[in-house]
Amino acid sequence: MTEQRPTLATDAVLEAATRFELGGAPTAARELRSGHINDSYVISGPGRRRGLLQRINEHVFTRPRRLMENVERITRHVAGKLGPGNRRRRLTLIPADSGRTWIEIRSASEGSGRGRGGHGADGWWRMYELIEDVTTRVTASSADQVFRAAQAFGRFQGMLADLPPPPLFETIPRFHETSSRFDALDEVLRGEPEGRQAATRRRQAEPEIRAAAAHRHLAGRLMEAEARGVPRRTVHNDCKISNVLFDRQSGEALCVVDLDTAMPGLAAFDFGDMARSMAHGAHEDSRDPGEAEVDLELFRALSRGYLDGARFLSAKERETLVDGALVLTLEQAVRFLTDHLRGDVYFRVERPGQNLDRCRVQFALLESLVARAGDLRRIVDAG
Ligand code: GN1
Ligand code: MG
Repeated sequence: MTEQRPTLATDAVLEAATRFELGGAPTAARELRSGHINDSYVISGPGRRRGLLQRINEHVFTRPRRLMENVERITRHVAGKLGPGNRRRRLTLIPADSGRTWIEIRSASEGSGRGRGGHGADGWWRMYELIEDVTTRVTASSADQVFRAAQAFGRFQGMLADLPPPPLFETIPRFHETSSRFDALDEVLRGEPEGRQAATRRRQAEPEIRAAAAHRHLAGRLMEAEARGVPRRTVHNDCKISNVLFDRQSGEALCVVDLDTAMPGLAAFDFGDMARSMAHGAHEDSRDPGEAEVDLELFRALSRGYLDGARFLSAKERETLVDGALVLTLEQAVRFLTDHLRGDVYFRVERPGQNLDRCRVQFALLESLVARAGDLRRIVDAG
């Protein structure tokens, strides 16, 4: 998994797209490159119907069948809550010719077919109805927008609060177990860098390696809260602002997307990811970490929006939210750092050094969150 994903040939994408019931042969495919993990394409069908076709990254999601069971359960449950209309407020899977909501393509010639190399259509695919007339954001542009996004994630958790058992499958085990993310970093650092490039990467990252060590004491905070009885519930687990669809006209936060890591977790995971992505104005990919500083007005909007959407939250859970902001930001910094040191094998990059830049943004934000932690706690307490 060291190679970067090549752009898949259009005919391979269309070959996969044809297998879904879009009402006739697909006519065009356009790649969306915003996600770090899966491959995503907008597929035009006959008439005005369009689908979002995705190839699941099997290096990251090693049990795609179980993942799709989760997605089916979530989309069905949310549809039950919202009713038959409201199709722009929820994700809808488009059935495939297999009678399922996914297909698996394995061509004989591409034996290993792990869904990342080659130009063939090998891999696991699924398609959602495309929600039209929406915009997405990679950075927060106003307090109002942050309020709406946070409220939407809070409501999402609320809709899943009575998901019938069993709990969702853990699509990535220990996903937000921050201490395991440190273990992974330790493992890379224990080895000698292999080759000149790896040595350069390590040298470039020395300040960030020190920053990780300096903040390590935070890593266990949420696990400690869990040990004290803070409950697990179904959470989204990737609550960044870019996973919210806003109505193009009204700006309303219509729908939260990216259900692949929705699974049992702490409310603080989601609140933390929101603080990480919405409580400041910096782009995750910014080359200027100085831009990443918590903005108390945005944080207040986030806290109010989330608490308004997540009315089921207990006092105990509420007490963990600010720790969530610190821990999730630290965790993401460590994940980007580890991937930089490993040679960018996990998060999609467009240029060398990008994961290190991303790590720097997270550490800069973390410093400011730590410095303002007292203010943040007062804001969450005020509701
Ligand atoms: C990844 O694929 P994408 O962009 O939705 C990652 C998240 C990170 C996020 C950082 C499965 O999400 O955990 O927080 O990048 N997803 C996975 O932007 O690792
Ligand atoms: Mg995601």
